[in-house]
Amino acid sequence: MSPGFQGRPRSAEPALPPGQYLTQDFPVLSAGPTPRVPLETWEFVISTESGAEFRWSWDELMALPQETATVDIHCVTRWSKRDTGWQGVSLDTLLEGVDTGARYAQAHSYGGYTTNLPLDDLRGGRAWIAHRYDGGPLPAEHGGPARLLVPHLYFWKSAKWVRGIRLSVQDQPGFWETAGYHDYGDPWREQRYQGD
Ligand SMILES: Nc1nc2c(c(=O)[nH]1)N[C@H]1C(S)=C(S)[C@@H](COP(=O)(O)O)O[C@H]1N2
Ligand SMILES: [Mo]
Repeated sequence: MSPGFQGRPRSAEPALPPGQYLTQDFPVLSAGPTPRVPLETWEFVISTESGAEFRWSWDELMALPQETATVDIHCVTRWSKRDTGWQGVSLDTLLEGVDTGARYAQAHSYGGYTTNLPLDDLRGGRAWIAHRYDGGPLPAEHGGPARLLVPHLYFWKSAKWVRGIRLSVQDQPGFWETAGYHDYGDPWREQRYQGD
């Protein structure tokens, strides 16, 4: 820091994205009823722009390398939660054998929810199919058996009860994006709504 710099006082607490406040509890935000998906029939599918499909059963997902992630999450309704602890499979692992030239991804969920993001944002150790939270199985109301976890974007991008990801050449807005929320949703640039 340069001498004479008049910044904010140094504090132990790192900054939050603009317009967010901290919460200690874990609010549940669901646009519809909580689907109950038995593990015996649960599956996760990545489909590509050429129609190829890559499927994992629950047991197959569990057999993949598992990662832990401790991350801050930011909901567009302005709550943020620090240091949430997850376990799951990195999208890097799932995308390894997937041959695609697509630039866009649309996550879709049991129950019908959808959300879109650039495929690049699922890469680079920044996105997981998470199935454990805080040391236990992911509770159904928070997206169990498994949810997408993309903490660097507003939390509506982290589709609960995720069932698959469609890769496509063209961007396809999802549930909230179609309703006026931002296409990308970077909390640090406060991209809440279209036009932000
Ligand atoms: N399938 C599905 N996923 C979803 C939602 C939803 O309504 N349905 N809500 C989103 C929103 S707006 C937020 S803030 C988070 C909330 O996750 P939580 O209920 O675990 O806090 O899930 C996101 N993923
Ligand atoms: Mo949200």
